Amino acid sequence: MAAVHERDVFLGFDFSTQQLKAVAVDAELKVVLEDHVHFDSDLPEFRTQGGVHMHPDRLTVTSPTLMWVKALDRLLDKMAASGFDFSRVRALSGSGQQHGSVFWRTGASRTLRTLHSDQDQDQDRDLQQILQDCFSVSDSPVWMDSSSTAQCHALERAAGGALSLARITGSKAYERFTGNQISKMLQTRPEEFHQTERVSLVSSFAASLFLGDYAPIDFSDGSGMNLLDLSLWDWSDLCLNACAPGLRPLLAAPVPSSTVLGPVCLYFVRRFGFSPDCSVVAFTGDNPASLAGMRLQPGDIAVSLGTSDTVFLWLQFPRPALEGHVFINPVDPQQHMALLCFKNGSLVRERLRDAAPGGSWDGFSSALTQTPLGNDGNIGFYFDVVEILPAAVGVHRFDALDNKVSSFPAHTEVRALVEGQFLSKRLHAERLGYAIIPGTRVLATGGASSNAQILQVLSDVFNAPVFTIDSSNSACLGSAYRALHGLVADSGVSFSDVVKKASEPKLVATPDARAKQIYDDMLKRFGRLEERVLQESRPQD
Ligand code: XUL
Repeated sequence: MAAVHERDVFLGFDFSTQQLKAVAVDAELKVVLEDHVHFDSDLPEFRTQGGVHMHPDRLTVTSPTLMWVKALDRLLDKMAASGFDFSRVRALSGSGQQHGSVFWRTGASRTLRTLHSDQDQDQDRDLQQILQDCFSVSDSPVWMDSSSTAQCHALERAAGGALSLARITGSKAYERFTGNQISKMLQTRPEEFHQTERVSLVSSFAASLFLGDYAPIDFSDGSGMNLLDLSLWDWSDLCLNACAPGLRPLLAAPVPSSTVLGPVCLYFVRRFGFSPDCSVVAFTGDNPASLAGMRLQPGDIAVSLGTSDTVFLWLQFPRPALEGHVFINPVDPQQHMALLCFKNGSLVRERLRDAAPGGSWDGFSSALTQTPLGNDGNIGFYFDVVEILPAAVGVHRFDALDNKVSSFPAHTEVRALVEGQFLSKRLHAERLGYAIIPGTRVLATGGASSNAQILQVLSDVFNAPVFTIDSSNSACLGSAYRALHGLVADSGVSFSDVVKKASEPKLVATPDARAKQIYDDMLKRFGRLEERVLQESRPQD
């Protein structure tokens, strides 16, 4: 592979739920372009809300497949109009919302391959016109869909239980996971299903557009289907047969996420001025791409403190469990990553801020500084809405002797919330195989990551330094970095070497010397109390 030149540019796309974004970085990894197309407002003809159609059953959620195609037309036109020089793009990659599926109609591969034609006939036609008859299902199920419960039960039964399925595929059965969606398609719309020659994820579908051919699914996004055997890096026959017998040829073999799939097809060369040598690197899911964009390293944990809180883990020795998701790592297929989602994030922190002395973030922060590490043994669980991890609801407070109490003093309440939220993240991360190792960093992002006192508690609970990063564009940026890495991955260059030049995260907190002992002990109690809370939340017979 030839060296990277000064004028080279690397392009990353992200097909998220609400918009299509692009980021270009130069050889120094500086961002030279950001652009986007917003589905609801820029493509109103598709009548989406938040990029999706919610069906009357309120369980089925889809997006028009052609909307994504048209969004790509529109975005590339916008970039061209802004003077972006496509000829400098040495490689491109991208990401898509995870789990969503695209059903290509029999014969569509022939149409896709016309994008390689050197005849002029298609140059005046946009992608949407060329591909309009290519999909056997026009409304793609997306990750917000939760209509495949029956198929989930059937898959878990076939695998010998939820835990056995998790041990094969990294997750127990989830409605939004693609295998269950494919199974539902086969059962409820057999005619469309039988007209399908290929099933893509949103990521591999998008890569197919640039490639002018079906792009394979990558290991990392493929891990979000309940179909991939993570230990084999291949589809599990047991899961394939349980979801849809004969599915294997419709998926084709999955590939490492850094695979160069081929050059961009001639259509893009002629219409936008791409170089015919521009490489298309396998696309992946938005969460794996974010891990790349945040440049996680072995042992790191990224905590996104938003409306809901999300935790990304770099895992060396995964232990798939009944909670959370384990995926093959997008930057090193020998490694893994995990994803944990917690619904009760910022809204609860804001509710307690309003109740804190002074009703402000200052009051909230000073409550944290005025209370001791470990909160004198007081522990709280604050689930305003039914939590995912654990599946419990309500506010539960315990004193130092594990007695349930109905209230805490105002300052204690604030610390109980923040410590409890972080202890929970550590507990569930460790259950999936996460271990704090020398050099572990906690990378904090999202709204609450601007509060120094909250981050101090985070650092203490994890007994690791906390750094802040801006992750607002991490999936897109991660895709641009992965495009560059794809060019050198085969020669053994690691992803972390490739992204060395990107700006360093900022150190904002280091753990107190007493933290390890206090929180190692507290974590054990927290696990036991969480079990009690879970029991109490279970509906009584
Ligand atoms: C992850 C998930 C979402 C989507 C959002 O399992 O369903 O994060 O990837 O785009």
